[in-house]
Amino acid sequence: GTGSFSWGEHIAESGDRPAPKTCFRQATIPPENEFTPGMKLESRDPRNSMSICIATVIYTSGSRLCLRLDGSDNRNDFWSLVDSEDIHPYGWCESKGEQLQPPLGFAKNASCYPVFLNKLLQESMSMMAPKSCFKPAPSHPEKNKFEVGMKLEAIDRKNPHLIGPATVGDIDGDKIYVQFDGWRGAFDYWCRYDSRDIFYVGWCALAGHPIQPPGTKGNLTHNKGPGSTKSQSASPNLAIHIETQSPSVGIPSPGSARSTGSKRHSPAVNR
Ligand code: MLZ
Repeated sequence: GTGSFSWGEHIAESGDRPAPKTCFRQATIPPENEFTPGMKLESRDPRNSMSICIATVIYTSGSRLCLRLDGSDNRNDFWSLVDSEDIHPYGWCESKGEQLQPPLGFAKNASCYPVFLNKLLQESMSMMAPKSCFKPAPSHPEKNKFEVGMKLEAIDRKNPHLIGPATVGDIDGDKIYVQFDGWRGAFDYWCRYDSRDIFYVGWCALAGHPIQPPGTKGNLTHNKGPGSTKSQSASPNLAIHIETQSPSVGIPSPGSARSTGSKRHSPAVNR
């Protein structure tokens, strides 16, 4: 669930306004997640963007998927949206005249990959995610319409399973500076205005994805004092984090399943 954090109070406190939906490269209504853990698909390798690999859905949360490239280890799992341009149904690669590639960090010698792939395909045809799971990517806003001070929800790139409340701290051409509320800069980053890592206020609630409450380290943009720490150590409200984040974040324990109460989607954590 979304825990105790409420944007209403947060916005009222800070006096800032949410960035309009039209600023974002996101669907107006978060796309339905019809994937289930164990399904397989074709995905771009995030560490080697020229490669398309076979990936397995590890778990789902809101409109997001946690993916693992087959033949890779479990230390490079990554997240994707169900309407990402980087994921495709099995067969897409071949239809483009391309070949499936071993993931970066393929456990065995690359020369073993064709045999590995053949076996994988033989065993997993029934697990291939149906085409209907893949949603069309949203269109790009025509330009950067963000303004400093606007509120948004953003993926924490250091902890990419987390999405938290943030504020546009700066603008530079096509880029915006994402500042996480209450974390004194430790997780902030620049991204393009049409990044898929940023969402309008209310997206998590609509998508059935947990939202991390703001940190307690200072008051967002208004507190960039000289002592701003880069520390990521456990914060005083760690207990709140654990309590308010669904188990989709944290460590997935095999066999544990829990519904998040999302009405539109199957349980956010299907594992
Ligand atoms: N365990 C970390 C999570 C911080 C996440 C911040 N997201 C903007 C901590 O408590 O420091």
